[in-house]
Amino acid sequence: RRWHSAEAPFEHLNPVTEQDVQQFASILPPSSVLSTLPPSSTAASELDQYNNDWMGKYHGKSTTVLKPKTTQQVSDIVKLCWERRIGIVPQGGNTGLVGGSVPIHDEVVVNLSNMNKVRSFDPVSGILVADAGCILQSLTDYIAPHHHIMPLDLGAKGSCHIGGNVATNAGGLRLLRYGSLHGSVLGIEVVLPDGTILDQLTSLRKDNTGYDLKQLFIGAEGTLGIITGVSILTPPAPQASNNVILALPHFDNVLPLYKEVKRQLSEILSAFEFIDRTAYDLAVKHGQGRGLTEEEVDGAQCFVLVETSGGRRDHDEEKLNDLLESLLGADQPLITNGVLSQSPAQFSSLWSLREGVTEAVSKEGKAYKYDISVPLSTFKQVVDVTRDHLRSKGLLHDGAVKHVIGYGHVGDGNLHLNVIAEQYTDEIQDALEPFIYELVASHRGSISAEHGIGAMKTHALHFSKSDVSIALMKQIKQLFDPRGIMNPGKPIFQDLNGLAIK
Ligand code: FAD
Ligand code: 2HG
Ligand code: ZN
Repeated sequence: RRWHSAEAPFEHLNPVTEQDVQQFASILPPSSVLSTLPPSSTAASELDQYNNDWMGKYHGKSTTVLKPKTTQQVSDIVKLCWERRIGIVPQGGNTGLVGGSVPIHDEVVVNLSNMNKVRSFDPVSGILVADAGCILQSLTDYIAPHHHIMPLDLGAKGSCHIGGNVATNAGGLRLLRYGSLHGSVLGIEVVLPDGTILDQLTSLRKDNTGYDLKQLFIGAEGTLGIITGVSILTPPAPQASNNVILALPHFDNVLPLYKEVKRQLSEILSAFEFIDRTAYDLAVKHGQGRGLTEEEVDGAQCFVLVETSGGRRDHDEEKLNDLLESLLGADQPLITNGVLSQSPAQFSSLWSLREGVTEAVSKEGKAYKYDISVPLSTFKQVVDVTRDHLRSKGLLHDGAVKHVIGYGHVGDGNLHLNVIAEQYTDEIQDALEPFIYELVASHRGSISAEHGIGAMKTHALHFSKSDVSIALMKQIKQLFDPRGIMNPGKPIFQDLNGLAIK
């Protein structure tokens, strides 16, 4: 039997009691203990923002949210939870899209937003050491005067934390250029499930001294410990950045276009992002960026946003102009149009058309999000097959599913398949799963390219991971967290036989 997260075994965990709240209050100042239990007196509605996820799809029932300011406070809280066998959900900006950041039942939420200090920045090496609760955008702003940028960028940058980014191994819009966090994170500080502080906050570029333990926590989704500090390599800001949005008559042109763009732009190419027509129309409809004119989008089936980042503006602009000229002047053009940004405002506006799709989708309805890696050539097919499947089930109509869209990071082979419905319903859910997971598995793809497993896909892990891999993951979880308190039920089910509290 494969468990759904909501049915995951929780008998080994205790609920928070009034005595526990008293203990928490002896570790943290009163303003950092939000609880509906005495001696605290927080209104239940004040906990809503911590109990419910960004999409309004996952709902926890925690009575208590703790907001520590220091690593020592995190350690003291965790130690207490370890002794009392209380489940913990580490929480950053709560922008996760797989239900990993909110409780399944009544686990304590440890929210890191009060841990928001930069610890150090070395403008020579570009190494930044920061508390885990620093918001990504604030780190970008902090290092900007030193002409450095964060190696990652994503639509949630105004709310997500660097700790949450590391815990989810977030990908985003710069992965094509700067690679994944497995490469740029140099060190981390973590509070382990028994409260021990693991200090691996080195800022060394090279360190081959046995197992690279930090890698285990990158993408562990808060199941092995709470990340309290991050050391990360930030690249120098490019001297010049440009972007262009290209309108394509057919999806079939995306691959040849990607090949051609790579060939012509080579080292200055920094993003190659895909939006299908419906995703584009939704972004425009919901005010995400300034759309192109009717003529400019006429006949376009999809769009690609290309960004360049290089060392010399005139050189980069010349290359981009040459690219556009050659694409439009070809005998059988791959594009119908291309609009080059002419100002910083237009540069941001073109980006908004792509990074604003998630926001637009949330305004349009309730989204079922499938964040998959499949061969690039199948991106459109996967979206079409899913839409046809929903139609064949009689679910593609007003009142049920409104749109099926595809967008994402072509350069990384990562498609975001979003099914937008009026409401979340069991009928739609059952039509989509395991259908989509089987489809992904048939392409030997990944059921989660960048958002993680969370509470959403725990039961589906086997579509992307072998039994041997899952068994090893369980052993690792068991080694770090034998009491099963850290983000329980996600993203693997622990064998907790004999741990049930009588
Ligand atoms: P949360 O949502 O709070 O938590 C996410 C997971 O990490 C949970 O399992 C939580 O328990 C764990 N966690 C959080 N903080 C810690 C910590 N300090 N220690 C241990 N565990 C922790 N994701 C991408 O990969 N690429 C994108 O391009 C992208 N774009 C997005 C755009 C929008 C508009 C939105 C809403 C989301 C997007 N996401 C994207 C998903 C999400 O923003 C990322 O996964 C982000 O990294 C989560 O950070 P957070 O601080 O909000 O973490
Ligand atoms: C993006 O690339 C994010 O915009 C979010 O990863 C994708 O909302 C989504 O499905
Ligand atoms: Zn993405």
